[in-house]
Amino acid sequence: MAVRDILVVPNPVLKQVSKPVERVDDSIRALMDDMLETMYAAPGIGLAAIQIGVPLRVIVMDLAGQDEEPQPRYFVNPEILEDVDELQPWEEGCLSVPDYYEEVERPRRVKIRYLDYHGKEVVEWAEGLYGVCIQHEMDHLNGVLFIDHLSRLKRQRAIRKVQKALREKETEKV
Ligand code: K2U
Ligand code: ZN
Repeated sequence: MAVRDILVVPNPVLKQVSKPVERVDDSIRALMDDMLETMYAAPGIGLAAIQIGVPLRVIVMDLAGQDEEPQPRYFVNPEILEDVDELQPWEEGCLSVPDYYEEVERPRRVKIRYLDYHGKEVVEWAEGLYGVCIQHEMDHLNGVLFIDHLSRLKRQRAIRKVQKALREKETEKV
């Protein structure tokens, strides 16, 4: 297992549409193991493969609280089968848009279908933090960031803030 670098805006790779996985084999499981280790190290509660530069439709997640046992979850080729009209606002962040948080509205519940760590098909409803996180991650698989749901002004402000923080980090190293 290895901790991989997480791409940040405005890296154009993050805008790519990721490709479906043909077979959940050992190489895909090794990728998910690396993604999970990278997510825990960030720290975060979700991660899409494109965030470490791999354009495959793979997501990992762990919504367990700090005082709970880890509950890793793996999603290969996830699809949204149904959603509801009711929208819910949620303050979101993103490991690819560090230290920027804004409210985003998404459907309150979504019915999803995916393949698990062993390639077994799962169909279930997701709501609450699970519903928000899976929609946020599935956006990544389509090259969409949560800031793309914001106004142009807020999106530009977010990108400028991340770039300024990266410049300051570079000057500190000198
Ligand atoms: O895609 C990512 O960068 C992972 C996000 C997942 C996430 C986004 C929005 C709402 C919930 C989860 C990161 O984990 S951002 C860090 C974070 C951690 C806890 C709660 C919210 C955001
Ligand atoms: Zn994100």
